[in-house]
Amino acid sequence: MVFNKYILLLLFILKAIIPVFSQPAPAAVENINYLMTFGGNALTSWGDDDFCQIFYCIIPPSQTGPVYIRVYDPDTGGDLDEVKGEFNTIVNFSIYGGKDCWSDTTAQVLNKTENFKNGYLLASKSFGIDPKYDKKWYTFGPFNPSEGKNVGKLGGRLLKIIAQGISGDDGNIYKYFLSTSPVENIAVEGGNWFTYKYHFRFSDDQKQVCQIYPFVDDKTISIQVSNFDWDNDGIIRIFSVAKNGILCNVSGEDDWVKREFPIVAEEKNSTIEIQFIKNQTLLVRNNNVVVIVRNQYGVSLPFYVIPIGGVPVYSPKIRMK
Ligand SMILES: [Ca+2]
Ligand SMILES: [Ca+2]
Ligand SMILES: [Ca+2]
Ligand SMILES: [Ca+2]
Repeated sequence: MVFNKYILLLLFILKAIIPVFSQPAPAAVENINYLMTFGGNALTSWGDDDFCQIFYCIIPPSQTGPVYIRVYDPDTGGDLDEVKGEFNTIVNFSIYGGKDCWSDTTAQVLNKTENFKNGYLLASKSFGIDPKYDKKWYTFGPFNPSEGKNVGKLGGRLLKIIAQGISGDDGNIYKYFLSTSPVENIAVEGGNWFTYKYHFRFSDDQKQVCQIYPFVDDKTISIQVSNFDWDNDGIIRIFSVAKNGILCNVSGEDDWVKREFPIVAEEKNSTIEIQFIKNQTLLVRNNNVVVIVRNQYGVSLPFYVIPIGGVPVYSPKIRMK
């Protein structure tokens, strides 16, 4: 099976190369097509537990010119989006900068208070049904990188974008791109995105496998992986330098399920891969899922769309220790 090995090696190299040239969220390496946010009056059984998604983009110091945050299919209507009855959903996108848009405690206060809107509001726009933006990009900006919060340890300045379902009961499907151009997607070299709570739409294609990448810091001794409304759509596995596809518990309808995993010394300051493998026998369509990874203090770990240090590679030597 030399051929298969060669293909795998090639895929691995491609995985390592692609992120450098692309700044969409979700990123190509994740193999997730879209993010999702439901209207404020939706049923959580459709897959969104809180009708709010918060992402941060990282603008590296090398980027001194303006940046744009572009949203694909920001409307809820027409193609891509998930209708219940008729489309009647309004989703607001708002962008924040300034010193308060992120803090070390951001992950802890998420969704518990209104603090998630901290920061200086730079732009905001609400979308309903709008053929003008159906399967098209809407551009926020320009933003001067100096408007972002400077966080050295995260490698640059941060801007925050919140997608919040205001009203209605349909699902808004969309994605982001951090661009240097207002009219096309031109990557900010070295840029990245992260979130503490990932709301996404899983592929309908049973051949697809997708993965997300929480970063484990040096204070973490265990992680708790929680998933919501997975609808028993196949299996979830955990990979790292020390974990070779350990099975995670999976959630059913409108349900949170969690499982704890110990973190060994070699996994500190490294990326973990959570892999989602679709149900091979039963086709689950329009599967919306929410995932959180917490450390032993209950603090949410960031998922970077471009994994820090690259995709983790399991090392049997570490496992054996
Ligand atoms: Ca509706
Ligand atoms: Ca649409
Ligand atoms: Ca949409
Ligand atoms: Ca679901």
